[in-house]
Formats: sequence, C-alpha cells, structure tokens
Amino acid sequence: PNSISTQYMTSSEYTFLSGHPNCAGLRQSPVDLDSFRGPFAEFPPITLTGYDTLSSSSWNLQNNGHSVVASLPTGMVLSGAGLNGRYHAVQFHFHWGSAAKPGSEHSLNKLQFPMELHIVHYSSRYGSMSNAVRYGDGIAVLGVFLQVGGILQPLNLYTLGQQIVIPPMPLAALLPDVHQRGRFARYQGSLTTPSCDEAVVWTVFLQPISISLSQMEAFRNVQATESSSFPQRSMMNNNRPVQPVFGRSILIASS
Ligand code: SG4
Ligand code: ZN
Repeated sequence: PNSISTQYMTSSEYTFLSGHPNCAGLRQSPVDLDSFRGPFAEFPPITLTGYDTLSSSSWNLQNNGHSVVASLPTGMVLSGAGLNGRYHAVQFHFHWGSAAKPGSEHSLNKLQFPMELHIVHYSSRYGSMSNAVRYGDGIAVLGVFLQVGGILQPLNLYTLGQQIVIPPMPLAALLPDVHQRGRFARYQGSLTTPSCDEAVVWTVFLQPISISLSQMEAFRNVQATESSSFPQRSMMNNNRPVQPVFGRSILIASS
C-alpha cells in the first residue's frame, strides 16, 4: 500500500501509478476556461425539468472518502443548451481546497474558485450511469463555481457528524440565478477521477454561487476516511489540476 493520493496527480502519474490509461487521454477534465478569448458560440436555452421542485427532505451529503455526495431522486432532467437529448440527474458532489489553496477543478481565465459543485447526469439513450460512461456523450455534468461571501443569497447548509446537510430546497438553488444560466462554457471532456472515462459533455456556468466562510469550513472539516488515500486527516484539495486541451474547442456561450 502506498500513501500517494490518486486524487490529484498529473495525468501521466495517474496512468503510471494506478493503471488508468484513460487518465492520460486527449479529452481530459478539468481545463481552463477562457471567457475573453472564446471561441464563442450560440446555444439554445437550457431546460431544467424538476429542478424547481422543493425537495421533500434535507439533502444528506455522504462522505465517500473522496467527496461528499448527495443522491438525487428520479425526475430531474437536463436538456437543451445544445445537448443531444435528455439527461437524468443522479447525484451531486463538491470539490474544495484548503485555507491555503482554492479547490475548484475548472479555472476561469486562469483563476480558481474556492469550491466547485458538480451535478452528474446520464443520457436517457444509455439507460444507466455504468453504461453511459462507454459513450462520448453519455454523461452531462453541470459545474458551478462557489465563491465566499458576495452579494448573492448564500447557500444554506450545516454539518451533522460526518455528513453535510442542506435543508429542503429545490436543486435549482445550487445554480446561478436563472438570468445567468445562459452564460456557460461547453466542451467534451472526462470524469475528473479515475478511471477518467472520456464520456462527459461539460457545462460550466461562468457566474458563481455564494457560500459563507463558515459553511466552506464545514467542508474542510470533513474527515478523510481510513480507506481513502488522502495523506491528511481532513478531506481537502480533492480537486484534479487542469489538463491539456489538445486542440479541443472550449466554447463560451455568447447569449
Ligand atoms: C467524485 O469523486 C464523486 O464523489 C464521484 O461520485 C464522481 O464519480 C467523481 O467525482 C467524478 O465525477 O463529476 N468530478 S466528476 O467528473 O460521478 C462519478 C461518486 O462516486 C462517476 C458517486
Ligand atoms: Zn466532480
């Protein structure tokens, strides 16, 4: 057993150390998003079905040793925005850094945010997550940057033992304001953890949502489990560094 974390290595280290050849592929995530240079493209509006429904209970984010993850009930569907068909939401999770280091996965104009939220969906064409990872357009992830403070309504959450709890709210409360949802980056990428399947159509919103410093500290106080390979006791810096673009177009929605 080695103590080296597989969560945040370079792609070649991933391949060499953990035998995940996908992680050294040509369409890996995350990447830097250049909102000034583009290339820019027009997209149809995004359609989010069921995202405005108040959840019947709190969202309990489970510590899985690499992140905190909330499973979603069926019925939340993402489409539009140039996506090929309908994508079912299955879970959301977060990536975060430490007091010393921002922990978003994507960067915006070379700058990282303190945290990043991912809402993971699979295509209705492929039936399940495990099947969808085999197709280049099998998975759609919505990425949302989190900033500390700011003028927006901060996200409400608290810790309960090793869980993070978000009181009942619609999933849309985790997204930027409806008028800002047309501002996003779109590109073909991968899952950001091994096995780094190159199956993800990424939509990363450019407008961050807000969280308070004490709420962000709730994430930094989540403990890495014994089975995880994190070197430190607290689960921090569970973000993968940006990967080479290799000639891909990282499109910026111009609408
Ligand atoms: C995190 O490790 C999540 O905990 C994983 O979710 C997730 O795996 C993984 O990140 C990769 O997802 O949007 N960052 S990402 O590319 O969604 C999957 C679970 O393990 C397959 C449930
Ligand atoms: Zn993620």
